[in-house]
Amino acid sequence: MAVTTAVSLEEPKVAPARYGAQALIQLMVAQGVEYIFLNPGTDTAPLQEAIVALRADGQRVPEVVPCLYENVALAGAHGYWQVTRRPQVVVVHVDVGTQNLGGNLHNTQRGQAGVVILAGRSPYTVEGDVPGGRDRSIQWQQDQLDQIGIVRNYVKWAHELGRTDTLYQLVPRAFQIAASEPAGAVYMTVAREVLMGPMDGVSLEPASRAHPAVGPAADPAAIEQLAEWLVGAKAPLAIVGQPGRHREAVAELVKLAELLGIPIADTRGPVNFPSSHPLFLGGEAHRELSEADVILLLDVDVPWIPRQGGPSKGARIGQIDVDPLKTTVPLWGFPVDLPIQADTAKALPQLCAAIERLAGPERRAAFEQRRASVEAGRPARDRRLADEAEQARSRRPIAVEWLAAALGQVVSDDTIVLEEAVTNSEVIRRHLRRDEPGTVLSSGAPGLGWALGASVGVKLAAPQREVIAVCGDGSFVFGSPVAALWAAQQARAPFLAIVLNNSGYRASKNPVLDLFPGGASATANAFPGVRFATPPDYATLAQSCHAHGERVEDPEQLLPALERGLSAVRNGQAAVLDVILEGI
Ligand SMILES: Cc1ncc(C[n+]2csc(CCOP(=O)(O)OP(=O)(O)O)c2C)c(N)n1
Ligand SMILES: [Mg+2]
Repeated sequence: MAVTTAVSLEEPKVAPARYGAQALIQLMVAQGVEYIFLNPGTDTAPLQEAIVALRADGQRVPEVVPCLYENVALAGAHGYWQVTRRPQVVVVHVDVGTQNLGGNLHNTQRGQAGVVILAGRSPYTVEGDVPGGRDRSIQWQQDQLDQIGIVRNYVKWAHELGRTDTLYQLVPRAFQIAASEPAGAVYMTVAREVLMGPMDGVSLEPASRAHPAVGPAADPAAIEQLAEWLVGAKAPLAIVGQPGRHREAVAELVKLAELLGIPIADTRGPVNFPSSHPLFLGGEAHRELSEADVILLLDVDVPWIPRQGGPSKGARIGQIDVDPLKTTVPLWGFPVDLPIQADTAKALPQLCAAIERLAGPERRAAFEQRRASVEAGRPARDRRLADEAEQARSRRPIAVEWLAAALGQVVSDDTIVLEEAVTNSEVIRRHLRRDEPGTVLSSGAPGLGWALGASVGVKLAAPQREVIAVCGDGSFVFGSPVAALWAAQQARAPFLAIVLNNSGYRASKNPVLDLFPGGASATANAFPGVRFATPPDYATLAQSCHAHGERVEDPEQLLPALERGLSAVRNGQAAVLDVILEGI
């Protein structure tokens, strides 16, 4: 696997920074930052000035993506990370801007997204003798006892940049920590006095030495043990979460699966395994889970939900995970007999090699037989899916099965689909074939409002690829569409958003029915807070943000509308299709 290195400060030549904010920008460039997702305030002024001044001096500076809401900024950096695995910078205004990062901060944690967040903080000084000192009443109000405390639970590392002469260590360190696995967000605060502090003679030198830590391969003895279990297994099963975040892991998992004839159950993260591969079970593996004698967990947070069923008591469970203990999750008690901490992309070839060594001709014949028998189930499953889509094709209101199948017809192999479809996620994933690594992405976590902003970041990272966000109507609104569509336009990062409009929060209605079957809500058909009785017109909203917007109600119009949306995107305009489904 390629080891990413920071860009050397020596190339291109940079003039010495004059003040702290210039040094910060130069250090970011040295770390490979191409974009700053910015929502500015009174305390970020020196950064804004530094970008303009450095550019005027002919120096390289990151592009600014203006974000009208901070959760969009953070999602943008998250999406960019998912494509490049290079942390970008999010700049927000003091405590209030930090709070608006909202649920997307949670998503960086659980989705393991490396991003660097920089927040202003109230100036330290009040008398007017230090440049940058307080000059507005809000700077007393925004001064908090513990601004970092707002994010501490969610970030890997946080620090106040209190001096100009340690920036050269702290800024590269921030990037190094964010990008090292398990990747995540880091957070820094900085006051105007530091941003304006003179840099005369202060060094920026060691920036090129802060590389992300190289991830571990697996312990050979542990791999040998796991291989023995798998070689002897009668009904093995692999359950995968996000090994596909490293694209090279996908091909390694295919090799393992084909060697062993082991089916792959997937929990709807990135592409971990090609969905058209006959060993791919998707999320429907309840029977396989209950019958498995050896289970392999690969970078998965929640392998099953105990009250819906689980493995047999005697099943042996091995785990390969960069974070096997999940120490940031208080209650995590899934049984694991052999937890192995490793980078899955490195451990899978080790595991394959050990299995090849251990398995004699008899076992290999058994592997092949098993592979044939698992694969034999695939054509019938494919036929069922095709029937399901065909029957859904003319249903009114539009059925999600048909939407998913239609989407499958318009995407190309390398289109990147961002999926935030909530209760429709399973159907979308079932019908939408994605085989190329990196061609489906999810936030990896339940903080809604990720897909729109993330699409902007994904498009910036992959400008030649088509980018499609598929989200619930609730998720669309959580994604701050005005801010996200406008950022897309400003940054020339157009994407297509498909709104699965079921007039509300089905995910917030279902639990009422589950917990109170036949209860008062069910009887009265009353579900406070979940139905959008008079939903906004998302197509008009899109148009007001310079995007193409269409409302689609006729199933026959779905394909042409998708084509029109994609054509708008090809012409540089973001597009929103408001697809009207059955209301909840
Ligand atoms: C930021 C945030 N707020 C609230 C929730 C709780 N929540 C989970 S699913 C959901 C409804 C999502 O609605 P929609 O996107 O329309 O999908 P649907 O449930 O209709 O499929 C809500 C409000 C959440 N996960 N994240
Ligand atoms: Mg909905």
